[in-house]
Amino acid sequence: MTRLLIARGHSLGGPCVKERTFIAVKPDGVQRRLIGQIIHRFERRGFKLVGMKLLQVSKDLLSEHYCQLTKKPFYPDLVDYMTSGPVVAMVWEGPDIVKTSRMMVGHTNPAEAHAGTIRADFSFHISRNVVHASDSTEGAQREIQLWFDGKDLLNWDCIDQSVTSEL
Ligand code: IDP
Ligand code: MG
Repeated sequence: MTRLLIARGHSLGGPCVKERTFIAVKPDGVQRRLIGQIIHRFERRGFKLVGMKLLQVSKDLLSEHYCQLTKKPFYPDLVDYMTSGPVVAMVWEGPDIVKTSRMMVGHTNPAEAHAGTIRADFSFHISRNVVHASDSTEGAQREIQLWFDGKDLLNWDCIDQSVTSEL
């Protein structure tokens, strides 16, 4: 069983929750050799990597992952895109990471994403937006369980943990 809420603390900004979220470098990001730059965004923010794998996604996994989108007109193209090559699937951990990582990733449509977000910096079209991030804590829990065995997620102490947050 994946633990989502790992610890709670309080800061001047209000309560903060240490969470896990699911991040994936999509096939266009892998083909364009952006894996390192995307991982770097999360590392330099101070988040902790707890699981990672490179895989060819099956249509079955994808249809579960995007179960809310199967009726959308773009869904067949989305399946072709997401199964066109390898994906890097990751689980990252940190305070309020679900919300923060969505801000780091940016708007679904890169043309509307703010400069400095991953999608704005590396892409320009909604059909090839380089990266996935879970959109809610419930979604993160569902996606982590879908993509990873609990045993493949590591609980480990990062040496700067007490410097970067009070959790
Ligand atoms: P999100 O990735 O920002 O959470 P969702 O609405 O969950 O956005 O859509 C999932 C993915 O489906 C998007 O990241 C994008 O790859 C694709 N997608 C969404 N809307 C469109 C569209 O209008 N045209 C083509 N692809 C789309
Ligand atoms: Mg989504």
